[in-house]
Amino acid sequence: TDDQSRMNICWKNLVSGSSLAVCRPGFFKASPQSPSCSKCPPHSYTHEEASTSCLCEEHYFRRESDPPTMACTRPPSAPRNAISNVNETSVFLEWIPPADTGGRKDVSYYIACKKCGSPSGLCEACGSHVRYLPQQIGLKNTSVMMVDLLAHTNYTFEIEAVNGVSDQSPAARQYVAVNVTTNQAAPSPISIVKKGKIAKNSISLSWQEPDRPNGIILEYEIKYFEKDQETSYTIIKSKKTKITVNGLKPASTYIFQIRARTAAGYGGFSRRFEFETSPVSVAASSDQSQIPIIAVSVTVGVILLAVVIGFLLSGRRCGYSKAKQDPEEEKMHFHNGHIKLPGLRTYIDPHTYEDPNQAVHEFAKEIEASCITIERVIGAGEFGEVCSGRLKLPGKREFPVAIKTLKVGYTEKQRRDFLGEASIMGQFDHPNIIHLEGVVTKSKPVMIVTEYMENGSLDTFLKKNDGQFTVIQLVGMLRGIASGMKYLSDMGYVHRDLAARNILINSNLVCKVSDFGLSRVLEDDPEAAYTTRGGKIPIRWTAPEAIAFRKFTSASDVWSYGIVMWEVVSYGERPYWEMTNQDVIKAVEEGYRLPNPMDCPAALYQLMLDCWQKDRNSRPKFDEIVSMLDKLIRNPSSLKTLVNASSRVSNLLVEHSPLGSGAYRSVGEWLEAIKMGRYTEIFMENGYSSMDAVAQVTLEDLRRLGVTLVGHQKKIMSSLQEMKVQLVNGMVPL
Ligand code: ACK
Repeated sequence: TDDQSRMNICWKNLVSGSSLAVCRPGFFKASPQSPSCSKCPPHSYTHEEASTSCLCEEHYFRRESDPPTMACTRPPSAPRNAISNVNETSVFLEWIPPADTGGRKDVSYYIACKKCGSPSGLCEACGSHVRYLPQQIGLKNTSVMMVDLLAHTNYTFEIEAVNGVSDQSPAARQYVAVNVTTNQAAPSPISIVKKGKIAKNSISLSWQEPDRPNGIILEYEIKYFEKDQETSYTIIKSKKTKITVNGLKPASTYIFQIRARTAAGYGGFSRRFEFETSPVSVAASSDQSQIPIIAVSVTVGVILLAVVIGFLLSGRRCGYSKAKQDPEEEKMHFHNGHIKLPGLRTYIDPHTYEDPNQAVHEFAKEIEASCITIERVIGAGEFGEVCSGRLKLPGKREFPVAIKTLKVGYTEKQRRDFLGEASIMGQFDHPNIIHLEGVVTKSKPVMIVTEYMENGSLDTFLKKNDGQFTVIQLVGMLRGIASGMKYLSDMGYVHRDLAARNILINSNLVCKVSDFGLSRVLEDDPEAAYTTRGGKIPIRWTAPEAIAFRKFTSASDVWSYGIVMWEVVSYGERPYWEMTNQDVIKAVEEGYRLPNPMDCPAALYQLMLDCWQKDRNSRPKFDEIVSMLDKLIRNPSSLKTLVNASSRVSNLLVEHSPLGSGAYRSVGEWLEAIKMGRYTEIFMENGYSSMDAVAQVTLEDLRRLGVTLVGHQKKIMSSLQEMKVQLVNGMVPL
């Protein structure tokens, strides 16, 4: 044992490099009190004897706070796979951590923002108006949202990974760059409103353009009411940034709010500004002092009458009349909300026009056929081919467009129905609604020209890119659709055929609602089936009350939106799979609902179930859906909780008969039928040898069995779900 302990000491000395007190090169002793020398940590060295620390190799560094026993480290490599999601003037970026963290745990991210595409071709810093959520520097998570960007602007975002030694490295920054173009956004609120001349019956106001007009301001809307009388307010429109409001009561306080409108719609109202009219002069007789009050009441009365008469006569103004106050101003009065809410324009049904040609020309620009170059056919519509091409308008740059054509030999009704879509689309102006460029009606073929959406219809696009997007990207798509639908419902337009096949998606993954029409909307949809009452309805997408008694409302559009959510999260899966329409109607009526798609965040599935409430008044409104999705996007960790799919599958199977009694006699037969026969052996070896056992399979089990391809996981899980649906003739009971 003496020999043994001598050998141990000898071995220790060899390892620590200490010969008594002095460390050899390659070893160090941080303090003289240390009993032994330590080997230089990785990426450091000493060439001297008796070193108290080691030096870092080239390109490696040590922070002052790093202990001398810690390895030298280097800056991280660039973040990877950065993706962007643009929503109006907000951009959401997401990436995955760098492949090389430089040997440190303190990696964080920094976002550099550059505005590019100025005529000089140079990029410039974005400026301080851009806000970063949660922050620009020191980001710990791998995502960030930039808001308050400028509309229609090219930005480059550089995402740089940094760690505790990045500031010591003279090497070039390692970053990944993402180029995006923002969309049109509504103007920001007006912040400054000043009072000018004040008289007993009038107040003059002036204000400044909003800080971020995000486009050309078409007009301002001034809303005012007597303090504490908010239910009776007046709206005046003005193209200038000043106005004199007449017809006010003397010595009374009025509240004013102003907002701007651009092609993207209205911005938010300014805060409330309170101004008081001056008192009646002492000389005025009491009779005289009554005049303005009567005058106001009369004005309101006359205008209300005009509203009603105008509405009855024309049937077009839908709830408001224009009473010219000034060539530049329009005035509208509202009382107790009985007349249409202020602000948004209302959709005008082209049917109300006796001459449909007039409707088209009111809402759509006529384009000369010579401005259009047709390049290729991209699909078939009910009325003729759909092509892609280019549009070159005088004084503008050429840009890509989609062109719907009306086939030769059409009837007058077909032409009217075809152009009906343009009359509807032309009334909308929103970043999530397909934009109409114009129509060709003066030459043949008759055409409808719209913006071009590079990725085509959403259902096909998702099927082609199964499993390729992050949850945030999917939620971004859904947010866009909800925002477009909010706009439509605010306009009083009910879509009736909202489905992923009727959403188009562009190269920035911006989704836009399309396929507008009159009665023909549903004629043209291959999904629409005739009901017993003779209507044609896309059953799987339609709310029960709309199927049963044709109650189509924005609330029934919300139901369809829930189905679109399900389609999106399941990458274009067919709702209710191959169940027949009759079975779908029955199951839904009995309270069954579609089960959660694979890997579906619980918050999204809950929102789907909310959209599928039987009572249409209990469904969320589109503005609530938009806010909810915004919240989820701002707080991505809220999307991490997934629905526990396995518990649901087994619950249903406990309640109902086992799968084995279904179509397949063996696991092998089933897997062969769904072209997954390659997994038969693995299933059998792991105890899934009967259909009853297979019924218990969860996604985690599949992963454990080595089914790692998302497409295969999906195929197997969907098949299980489908069998389950056939068995229970329904889905998830509410
Ligand atoms: O899935 P898709 O490629 O996208 O096939 C259909 C086809 O035309 C028939 O509707 C495509 N399509 C329709 N409108 C547009 C558009 N504005 N931009 C690009 N593709 C479009 C649609």
